[in-house]
Amino acid sequence: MADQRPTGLKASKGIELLTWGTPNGVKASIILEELKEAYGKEYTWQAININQNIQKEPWFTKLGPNGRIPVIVDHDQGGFAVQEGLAILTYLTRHYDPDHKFSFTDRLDISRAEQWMAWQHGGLGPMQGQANHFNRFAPERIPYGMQRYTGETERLVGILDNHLKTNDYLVGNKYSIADIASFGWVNRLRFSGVDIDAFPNLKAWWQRILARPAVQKGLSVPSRSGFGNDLYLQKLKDDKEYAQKEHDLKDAIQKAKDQYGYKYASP
Ligand SMILES: N[C@@H](CCC(=O)N[C@@H](CS)C(=O)NCC(=O)O)C(=O)O
Repeated sequence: MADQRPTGLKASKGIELLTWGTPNGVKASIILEELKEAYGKEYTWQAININQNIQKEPWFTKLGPNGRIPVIVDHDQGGFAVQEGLAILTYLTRHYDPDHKFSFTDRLDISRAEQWMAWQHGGLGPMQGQANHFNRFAPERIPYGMQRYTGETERLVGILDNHLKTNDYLVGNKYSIADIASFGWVNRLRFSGVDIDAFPNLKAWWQRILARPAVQKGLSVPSRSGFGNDLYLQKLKDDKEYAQKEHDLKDAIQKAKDQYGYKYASP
């Protein structure tokens, strides 16, 4: 299924998800799997391979003008389309979480959840995304960019770790869309050059969420990425050549930090 190149919508009722297995993509597939498990709410999905730039095609940008995944279309609301993770998480719970299993009724908790989701959109996602870019995808290795964005990612996850010292979840001690928003990024920390073992409260939160059956299913839409913290570690064990490359990258990030006198500080 993931091999077929989508050229338009395929469903005519319910929610249709257009996505790829990335930290932002899994926000949508995880909440949809949670709603499916909690309420029997079915959905359909199509794989948008972002390496083939399907997300820039006119049929897609008519639905998600930013040309990025994930996007959902609610065929039961006249084909209403929603882009951006925060907007998708709040739209889906507002319409399809009547018992507030993953959302809140208390106005202050609603605000708390919005604050953590806004923090993810403005902070963790963009900074960790740039860390990946400068560490792995930039055509040349630029030490300043590597240490700047890896360091900023560490600063941000330090904030989560500190908040989770006294809370099992980000808001109201209850698993919610606030947690789902950041989970996909935390799930890739090792790949981004950040040692999750140095953040024990965050690591426990990550494991707690990872253990949920709906999260496991959501991570497999459209297919499970090998870059999650668990599979990444496994690959280091199984593939010596990959392990050596990753070791060299870690060294390069450390050298970049040393070159600019980086010291971990959070907040
Ligand atoms: N703020 C957006 C970010 C969406 C985003 O950056 N998606 C990435 C994948 S994680 C994407 O579609 N990249 C492909 C591209 O940039 O063309 C959200 O949270 O949904």
